[in-house]
Amino acid sequence: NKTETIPLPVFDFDDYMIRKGKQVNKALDESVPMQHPEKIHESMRYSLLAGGKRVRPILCVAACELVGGTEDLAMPTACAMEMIHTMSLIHDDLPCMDNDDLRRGKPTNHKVFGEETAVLAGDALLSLAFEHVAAKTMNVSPERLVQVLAEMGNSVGSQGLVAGQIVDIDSEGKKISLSDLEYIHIHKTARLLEASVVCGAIVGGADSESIENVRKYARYIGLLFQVVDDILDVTKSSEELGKTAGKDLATDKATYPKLMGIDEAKKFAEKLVDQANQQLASFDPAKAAPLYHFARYIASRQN
Ligand code: GRG
Repeated sequence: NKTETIPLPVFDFDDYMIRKGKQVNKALDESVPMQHPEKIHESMRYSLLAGGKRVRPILCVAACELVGGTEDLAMPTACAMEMIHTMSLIHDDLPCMDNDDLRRGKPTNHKVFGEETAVLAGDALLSLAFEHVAAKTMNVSPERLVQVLAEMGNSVGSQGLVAGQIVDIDSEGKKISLSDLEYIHIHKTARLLEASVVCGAIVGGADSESIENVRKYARYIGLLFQVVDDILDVTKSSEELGKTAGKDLATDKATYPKLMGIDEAKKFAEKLVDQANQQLASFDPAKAAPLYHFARYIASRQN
């Protein structure tokens, strides 16, 4: 089995995720205090603290610790990544985009607070992400902070999330190629995961070679994340078959299983885990353990 070519160091990954997740949740709670005007802060907190796996902030902290930094150095940047992610979910759920009623098992932001407030809550979270990094990061050089802010900006804007979203919207109902599908996923999903890891490494004091290694690692797990999402769509749909027609089969959306078949998609996912973990070869294996396990975790996630 090709996936066992890289032995994983002994490491309790579930415990790691729980511990880091708690620290991230505490820091997120403190990052948006309830204050005047209450409605906007309530709306921001509603989505930011609504649960979620905290994959991006935990990856950011893990990358910082990988290169010898501490959790404290990375926490403001880690929170900023979750703020950006939450903003993108709030806006993605709006009636003018995906028009979704539920997110993370709860009514979407606009369903609770109205569309005007949901748009503004997204704007405020995006703006706060940059302010939070600039104002709250301690013991990191101004040069490194500027690098982080540039990476963050690029990951959200017209070369990042926004690029993926607009190409996705434009391809609706059309037949798209595998390379178009990859473009969408690299920008909508992988780019923010990449920025999370890269920014964590920058604040942690990484040299440019290490930054590029973790960037490549993140690109592979970003694509992996989406391939797994598509596979889950099919497996979930077939479990529900009988009740409703398979969700994925019922839409025009291009997915990896549709374009290459479910077995090939699963093989592709395994290959991406290997390729991701190969990028970590130059790091101390004990320090790289969380990131090794992260790739596995993303490949085997069930939701
Ligand atoms: C308004 C500047 C601006 C940008 C928004 C709407 C948009 C542009 C982009 C959409 C981005 C989007 C919704 C990408 C999908 C991301 C994705 C894979 C979400 C699921 O992430 P998980 O599984 O979710 O980490 P949890 O809930 O666990 O955090």
